[in-house]
Amino acid sequence: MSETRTGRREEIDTILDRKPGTSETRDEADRYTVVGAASRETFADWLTPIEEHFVCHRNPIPEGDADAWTIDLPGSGDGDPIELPLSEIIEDLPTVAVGHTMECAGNGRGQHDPETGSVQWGCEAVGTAVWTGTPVRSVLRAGGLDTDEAAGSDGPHEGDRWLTAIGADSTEEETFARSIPLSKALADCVLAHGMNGEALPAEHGYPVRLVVPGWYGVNSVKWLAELRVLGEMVTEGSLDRPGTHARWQQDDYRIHPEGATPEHRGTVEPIDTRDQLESSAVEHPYTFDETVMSLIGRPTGEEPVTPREGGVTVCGVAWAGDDRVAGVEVSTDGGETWHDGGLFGPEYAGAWRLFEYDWEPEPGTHTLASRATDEHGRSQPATIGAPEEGLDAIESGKFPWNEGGYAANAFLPNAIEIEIADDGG
Ligand SMILES: Nc1nc2c(c(=O)[nH]1)N[C@H]1C(S)=C(S)[C@@H](COP(=O)(O)O)O[C@H]1N2
Ligand SMILES: [Mo]
Repeated sequence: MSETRTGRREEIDTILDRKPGTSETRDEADRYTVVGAASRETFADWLTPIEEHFVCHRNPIPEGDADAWTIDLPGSGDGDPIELPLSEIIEDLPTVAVGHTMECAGNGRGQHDPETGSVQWGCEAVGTAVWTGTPVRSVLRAGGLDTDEAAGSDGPHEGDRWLTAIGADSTEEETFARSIPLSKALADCVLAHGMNGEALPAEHGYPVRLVVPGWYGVNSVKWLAELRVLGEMVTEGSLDRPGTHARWQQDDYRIHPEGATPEHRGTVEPIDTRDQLESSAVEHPYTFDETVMSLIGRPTGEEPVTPREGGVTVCGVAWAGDDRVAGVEVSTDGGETWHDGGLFGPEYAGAWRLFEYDWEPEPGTHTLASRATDEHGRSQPATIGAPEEGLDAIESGKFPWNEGGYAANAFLPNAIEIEIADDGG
């Protein structure tokens, strides 16, 4: 746990210089390059400017040049392995834009009590950008895959294969590899080379990254070097590469109680993260799609608020991975009573929505909280359980404390204390 990473400090300082809307988050092991949104106000806007968007990765940013970059497609179809130049991908294949709410699977880790180690995110590891790029579908088709046949029915299906994406930050010791169901990759994933209308910044994956709309950040592999279609997700020894292959898919980013060692699996059913948590079929759930969550962006609680004509508009964002947000409620008394908030703004599958609630407060101190519900009727729990409760905490309506601190979506830890000033009227 004490192994630190050289170059981490310089990388963080360079990013903080370029991104004044972010601030550093404590990484207990000094390993990750991590910055998060500096202010709650980031969550009062639909589009997160690059300068406020969080960053998270573990190895140094690899050097890359868009003109010389290629993507390896070994055995993606029936044909021979090929190497596609990025310049050809950009010029010859269609360009699309997707709205995606990138949330680190460890967002909310710092709200686990006791602490779980690693990066102590509060709620700052989330943001929404418009990513421009090439559909994965078009790239795999160019690589020889019969995409019409592979897409099958809508959504994950029987006989679904897995797409493994590998980052150029892989080392001799360890490959950065993540697998997603092929059906998801073909449905809406892109190889992004632009972010909010600008060239992709180095820290976000320049020259090209995978974007998996509505899924936890770790699935969106930065500095993408290779795509492989296999029958199973990546397991130890499944790639012809040096070092370990499966750490990022099989050992880390799994939701498990203290002391458990997750078993490596080739496939899972169900795929949905929350369904995995609630089913007995998957012992230590994988962090795939983001679970339902919301954050208030304004008022921030950073200073007292004077109501305008007696009212204060509470504004925030709500998301549910690649599921739809059905509604958001706002509480002004720490979760005792709730009021419906109105959803508005852009509606992209995989991106958050804005909400507003018009509040007529009394002077004094209040605790504001928000609670979102997804299209399947699943709502945010109030709190995170205790380690002894294990994953069973979910049955008593709490989010389960888990050793990696993943996928937390409790609403009370994100509540805001706000002082309403007497408007003198
Ligand atoms: N190649 C590579 N891709 C990666 C990572 C990494 O360390 N290496 N970190 C992942 C994690 S944990 C997250 S949360 C997202 C963060 O994306 P961002 O830095 O663009 O916000 O990138 C993911 N993609
Ligand atoms: Mo992450």
